Amino acid sequence: MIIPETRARLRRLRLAMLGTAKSLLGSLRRRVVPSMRPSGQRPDDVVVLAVNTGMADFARNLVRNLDELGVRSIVYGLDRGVAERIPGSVTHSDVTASPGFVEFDTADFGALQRSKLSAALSHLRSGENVLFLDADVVVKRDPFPELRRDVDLNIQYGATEDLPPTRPFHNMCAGVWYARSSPKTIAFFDDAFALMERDGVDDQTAINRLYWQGDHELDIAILDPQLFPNGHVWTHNSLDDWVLLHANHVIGRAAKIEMLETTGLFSTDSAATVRRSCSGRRYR
Ligand SMILES: [Mn+2]
Repeated sequence: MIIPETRARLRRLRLAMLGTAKSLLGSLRRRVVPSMRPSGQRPDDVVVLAVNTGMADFARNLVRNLDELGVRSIVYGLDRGVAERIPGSVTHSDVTASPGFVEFDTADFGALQRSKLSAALSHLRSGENVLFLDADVVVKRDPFPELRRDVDLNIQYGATEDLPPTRPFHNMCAGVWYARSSPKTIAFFDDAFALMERDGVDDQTAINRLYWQGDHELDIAILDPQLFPNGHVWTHNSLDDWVLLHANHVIGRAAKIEMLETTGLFSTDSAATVRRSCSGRRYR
């Protein structure tokens, strides 16, 4: 006769083995199934992610999305904890940020935004075109064929009005953009960085303010909001044929996870890890 305690232990063991087998199968499948088509990414295009530990789980998921599409990305780890949370992916570690989840509009948020921008700038300066992606993004298909290469900057629509115009708008989102490397774009982002330091504003405020001040003549294309929806556009429309979703306009990790999970592209093992690390703390 098996006593209940032993039975419970056996059950836990069986579940643990099942979990291991599932995750092994998952990683095998990810390695075996190559991307069907080559990506539109060119040799001088880099995808830049800059994350701290608070967003490492999101970034790990995003890197996996990109890998599956054959898109190469570079992850900047902004604190010491990131590298071990995204095994094999963090190629640059620059310890500048605090490790926790950084709430929007806090002092730490400003420092984090500057670190992100300086990572992107270093690539623009070395002649590479930068597709910058926030970590709270999932990618469904190759973004490169949708980017305009005849303008200086492609940038995500950041506002909350439904189905907005696709011309430059007062609210451009600094979380998703593609800049061609040129003296013009380098000068623009250099000035944005200086403005962030001087006035303590975030990258989004700096970019929008600079553009509307008119000191820089930059050709800007707003990414089609139905293809590159922000969190608001996503919530207020039912989109089928989209490329990339940015879970902004929702605050806190749990809300972002909830939004990204609706796409089926935010893997449940990442979600479970993020949830675990949230437990016991309050997030808005
Ligand atoms: Mn974001």
